[in-house]
Amino acid sequence: MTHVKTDPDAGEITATYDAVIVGAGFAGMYMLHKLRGLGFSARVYDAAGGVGGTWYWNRYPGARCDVKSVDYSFSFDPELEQEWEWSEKYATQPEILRYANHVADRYELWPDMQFDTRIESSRWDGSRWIVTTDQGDVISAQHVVMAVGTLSTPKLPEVPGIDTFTGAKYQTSKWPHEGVGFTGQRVAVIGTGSSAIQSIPIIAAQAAHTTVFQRTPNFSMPAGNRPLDGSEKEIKSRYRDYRQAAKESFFGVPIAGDTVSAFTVSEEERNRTFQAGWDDGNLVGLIGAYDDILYDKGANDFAADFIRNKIRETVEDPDVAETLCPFNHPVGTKRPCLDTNYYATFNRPNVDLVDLRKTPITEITRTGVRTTAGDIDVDAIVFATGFDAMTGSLVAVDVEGVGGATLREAWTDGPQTYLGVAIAGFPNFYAVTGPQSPSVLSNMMVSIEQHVDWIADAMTYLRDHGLTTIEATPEAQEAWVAHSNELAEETLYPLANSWYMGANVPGKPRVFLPYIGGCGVYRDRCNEVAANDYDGFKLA
Ligand code: N01
Repeated sequence: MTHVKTDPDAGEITATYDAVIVGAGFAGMYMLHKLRGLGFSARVYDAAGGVGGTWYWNRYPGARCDVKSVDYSFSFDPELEQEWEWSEKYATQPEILRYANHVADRYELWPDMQFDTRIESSRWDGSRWIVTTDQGDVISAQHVVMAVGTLSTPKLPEVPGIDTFTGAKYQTSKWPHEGVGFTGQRVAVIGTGSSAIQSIPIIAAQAAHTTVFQRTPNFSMPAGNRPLDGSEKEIKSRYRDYRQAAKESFFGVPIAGDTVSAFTVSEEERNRTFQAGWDDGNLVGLIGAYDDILYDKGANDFAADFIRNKIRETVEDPDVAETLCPFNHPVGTKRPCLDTNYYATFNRPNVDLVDLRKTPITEITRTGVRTTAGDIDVDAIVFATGFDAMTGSLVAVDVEGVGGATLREAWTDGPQTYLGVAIAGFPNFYAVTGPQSPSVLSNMMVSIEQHVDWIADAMTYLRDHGLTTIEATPEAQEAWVAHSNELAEETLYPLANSWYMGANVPGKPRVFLPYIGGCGVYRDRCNEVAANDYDGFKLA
């Protein structure tokens, strides 16, 4: 650590590292481990009180991953993957958080991580980044790695009066660490995305009465969660091949998607295939069943009808069932959900569904939720209203690149990246699973490891070649953004008002945020760029 005053604006430099890593989730932890192993100095900063990122904050009842535990885990160390035992097909939030802490313990990451510390700004001084924190740190770093997560800037609904409510207010994404008891209470849940769909059945089983406020019904499938048996543990005996298949796959999970059109088979066969996907309880069982489900509205309708019929079979009140049936977006174009008893929860006598398309919320009052149909008084409100996804946490930091240009301004019309990891005008600055990378369309662990490895390789390349900076060229960036947008335009994704499109945040430019080319193809492209001496980058 040095104490040299080099930046008159930020103050005295309190520490100097090769890399500042922002975020102590899985991306930040692996980045730290990787860089230390390569002989780089690095420090992780996180506003949270511990490791885990998403899994530190999202402690709502029912929170668990919806990618299988054996897939949703690190692959970089065969010993780690052999020694860790997952107890369920889809691990719960507490178990995933234990895993994150185990990783921090096992690789002795703690001394190089600083918690309860928010990164406020990062300014390029011409040769290094000057990074400041809300704890008074002023750090000089050659590289900044933004491992800030993709769904980490929570948002509340744009309705007046939230502060006036005198009952208890909770956000799924900032859930109290000590837990919440709803016994005997009247509870409102606003939102019907993944967080709500996981938590509603558990809240409803506990509360005296639960009212669900739904603006857009979602497609959800049963998770089929269960304790892990021998068949899942068997994967460990062939983990290397299994991991390789995941890396080469489209979604980062080694599930063989079909390569034929949904129109080439009979209705009976299609429904058998959909039923098998439904029974298997995985996110891509239906949308990956045929190669045109995400590309052709007619093919998509087959899958959508299949799910709508399941909802109608499950929900006893036909009006409630119809309200729960999504019609305004193709299946898969808003993030699909996996649930445990979600639709059946609406058969409970103590659960009501309010259709906000018919009777919108006008305000939150002192005593509850007011819609155009009247007041619903409650003791507690759960806001499951989502995030400023993919870009929110990147632009939350005041980032100033070459010539004082800010990231916020550079992205006024939507994010611009090269390969989703680098940004023209921001040298030595990396976004792990950033916009225009597969990111949220993939198993995040696979995408995190790939980005971390790629960034570490780039830093090593610079060091080995006596270079100090790597910066995406505007031309390469423009071409990548155009390519990413073109691929998205071929799909049905732009038809939905989803957070994938930035549509859930008023004023956010409407662009498709992740890269839809698939994990394997994307990995090959990144490797090719590196193999060609970082084609599309300016090295100095
Ligand atoms: O958030 P969301 P989430 N009035 O944005 C509604 C991941 N995740 O926290 O659709 C009324 O999906 C909004 O309505 P609409 C996963 O990638 C994974 O649930 O905008 N309602 C929507 O129903 C997921 O996609 C797991 O019309 C309002 C809901 O709030 C992502 O995180 C678990 C409203 C927000 O849903 C985000 O999920 C949980 C308003 N003013 C999350 N504003 C796993 O299982 C918003 N809504 C791994």
